Amino acid sequence: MSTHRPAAPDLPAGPDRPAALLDALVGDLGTIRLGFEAPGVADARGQAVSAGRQLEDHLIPRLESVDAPLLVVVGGSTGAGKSTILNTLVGREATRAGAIRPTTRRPVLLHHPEDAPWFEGARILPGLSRVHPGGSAPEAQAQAPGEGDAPATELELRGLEEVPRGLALLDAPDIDSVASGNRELSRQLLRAADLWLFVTTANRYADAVPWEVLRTAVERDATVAVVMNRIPERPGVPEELATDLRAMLERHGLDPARLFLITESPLRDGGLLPAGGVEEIDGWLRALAADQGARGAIARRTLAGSLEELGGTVASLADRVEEQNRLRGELGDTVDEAFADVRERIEQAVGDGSLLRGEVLARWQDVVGTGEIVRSLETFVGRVRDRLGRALRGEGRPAVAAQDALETGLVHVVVDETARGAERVEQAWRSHPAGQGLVEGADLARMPEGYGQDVAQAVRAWQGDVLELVRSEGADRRTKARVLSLGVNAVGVALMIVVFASTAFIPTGLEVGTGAATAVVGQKLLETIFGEDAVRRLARTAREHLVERLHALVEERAAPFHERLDEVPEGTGPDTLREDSRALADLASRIRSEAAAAAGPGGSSRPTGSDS
Ligand SMILES: Nc1nc2c(ncn2[C@@H]2O[C@H](COP(=O)(O)OP(=O)(O)OP(=O)(O)O)[C@@H](O)[C@H]2O)c(=O)[nH]1
Ligand SMILES: [Mg+2]
Repeated sequence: MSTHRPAAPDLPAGPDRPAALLDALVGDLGTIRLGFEAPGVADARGQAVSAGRQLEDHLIPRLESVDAPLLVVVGGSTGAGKSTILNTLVGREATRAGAIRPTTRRPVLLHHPEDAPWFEGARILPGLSRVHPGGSAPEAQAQAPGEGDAPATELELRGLEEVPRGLALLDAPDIDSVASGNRELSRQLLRAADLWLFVTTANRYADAVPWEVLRTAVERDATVAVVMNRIPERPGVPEELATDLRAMLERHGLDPARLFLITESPLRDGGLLPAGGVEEIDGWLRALAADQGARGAIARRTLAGSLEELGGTVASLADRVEEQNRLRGELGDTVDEAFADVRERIEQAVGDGSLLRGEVLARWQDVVGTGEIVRSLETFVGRVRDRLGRALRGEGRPAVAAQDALETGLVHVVVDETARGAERVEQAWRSHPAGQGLVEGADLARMPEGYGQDVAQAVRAWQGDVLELVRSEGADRRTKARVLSLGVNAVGVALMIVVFASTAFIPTGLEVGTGAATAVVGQKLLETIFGEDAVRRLARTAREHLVERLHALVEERAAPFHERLDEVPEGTGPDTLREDSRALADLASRIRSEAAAAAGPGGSSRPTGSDS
């Protein structure tokens, strides 16, 4: 390696750098959060990561210094002879070639010694730590090349006088490797390339994988030169294969900058091909290295194409993010709907008289006296009042027992309905692709400890409200005397009974069953004390208080679901991404017109030479 070290290239700095937009995009992509599962979301996550990587590996550094050496990535099928071709180009074993697949795991970058400053730092491919021949960062030694599935994390740099200044050659791992890490890394490296030198063989060129990878070059309009290696040395065969390969390239929309054919021949010492085999490639690369305009044109074309493609990716990510918001809304709606239903059921149970049964009825009848069904309610009410007067003097125990019975019944309804509501939400989430992951191991429908007691407390608090209502309604002297003669507790229970019967009886007053009769008794009783209008108003107020207190408790059971949703972060919004996408398209077209201007009138962005 040369000892001559030029100063590191000057890079523009600060927020006005042309790449500031791309820096921001790296941030936006990095904070895309696709937390809800849906078909294709896993792919989208991968796209966001590789887009961010492509920006840092290639697009930002290229935009910042369009004249930096051209990065030629040698990629292609496993064992196609990529390393062998590179070694032959530089005339020595600069990168390991071998019979064992895969041979190249750690990428090797060959550059002219004077171009070293462009590659030594983290300007391009910042995720790969730099090592020099023989060296290896300590943390990477555990993962010896040739072992395991994880991609290499290092880039080996070699400064060689044989590499022309102005371009660097990167030996990449195999795109169709048995090692998944290799497959990933080779694609990452090709995404970072200004120019692809794509190597396949006479045997392998029709395989699916190379074409799948080449398609990505077409999508970003990257300049590709194709090498077909190991062509049988028989008359007519190279021409025949070349024709077939050209037709395939054309079918795939790929117009290669060059097509190089290398015939099979015995290797020289050191595993090199006969020098003549790579002469054409060598000549082409040297001409390119010497032609700054042509290099700039290739760099700009790949840059513009990649930015355009990236704009499309970012737009589709915006759609994805929007879909995420929709999924979040859907899951939230499921919760809201289920618990609205819970509230409705509770309200219904509170008002339809269904609580006025069994124990409640028995205790209420203790208050008003069982006895004969009354023909004259007036008489009956009169008798009840007498009785209540006595009951009050007996400390109103039947009234308290009736309140307790109501409390028990109501608590039961609330606990039951909320439990069922929570289970319905859990079920619905479990059968929703995006909800599944949220309920996994979370037990969101679990009844919180002490929930029943909380409900009981709320009901008691409401009973306190009702007694307070009765007290304040009976504030004037005449009413006060009546309330006191009956007992606040007894009058309060009567009002509660009216509340629980309200929708069933008050509007029509016609449904008369056992429960109804007793409720009517309560109502008549209250009417004789407060008057009809006041009773209606009191019942409505009491009912509102109850519903309000119960709703708060129902909401409590919905909270774990909403909290679980809130735990899924939102990340970058779709609008930001759409703006980014537009900015990328603008930038791409600016670079394209720059490239056209640089190429001059009638100029093409094509490198020198032709492939005929
Ligand atoms: N005889 C002969 N052998 C070749 C030729 N090209 C490659 N080979 C051999 O094929 C094997 C694979 O070559 P490599 O250069 O390691 O291939 P590669 O594409 O770099 O392989 P990976 O890095 O594993 O993807 C080696 O043993 C080479 O010596 C050729 O033209 N003739
Ligand atoms: Mg190799």
